[in-house]
Amino acid sequence: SSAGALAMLSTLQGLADQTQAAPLVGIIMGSDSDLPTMRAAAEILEHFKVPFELTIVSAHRTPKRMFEYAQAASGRGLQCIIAGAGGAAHLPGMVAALTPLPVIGVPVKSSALSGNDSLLSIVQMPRGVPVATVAIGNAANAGLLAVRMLGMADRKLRAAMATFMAEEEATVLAKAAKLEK
Ligand code: RP5
Repeated sequence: SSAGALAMLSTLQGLADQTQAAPLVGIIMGSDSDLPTMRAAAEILEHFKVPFELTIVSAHRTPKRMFEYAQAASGRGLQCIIAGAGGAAHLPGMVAALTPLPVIGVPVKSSALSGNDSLLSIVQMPRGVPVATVAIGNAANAGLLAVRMLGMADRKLRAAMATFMAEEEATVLAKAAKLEK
């Protein structure tokens, strides 16, 4: 429900505010209906203690807001934008056209075409305006990619990513050991 989504939005904004530092990553999405998908990106940034902000910006329903958000992002200190949208998913590409920051696009799974429409709308950018596109619905990978980008200039964050990877590896190896005969 929309009320449920808005409650989730304020919970996630609470998470975003907890860090109190100026946000380095902006998570935006076309609709509150994208939240159940996009929250995974917020959870990853929370895990790595990367300060972020999260809001709704729609390329089609709030074009002026999209323009202002994208144009101000770099000056406000954001270093990367994660943008999720579904269907005719123009938000990531339009934002990438308006900011020099790296934009990571998350194709949200749509009901009519299972997110294939979102994927192609986001990934098929013209030369000159790149959007780093993750798999359909995989907002966690968008968060992880943002952490890796910030890790280029942050040794501690890079070490935290290496730890995360080692933990993932240990989890899989433990499952394998349980499964094997
Ligand atoms: C897109 O249209 C949004 O990103 C969302 O994925 C999709 C449907 O939006 P709602 O009609 O649920 O608001 O703009």
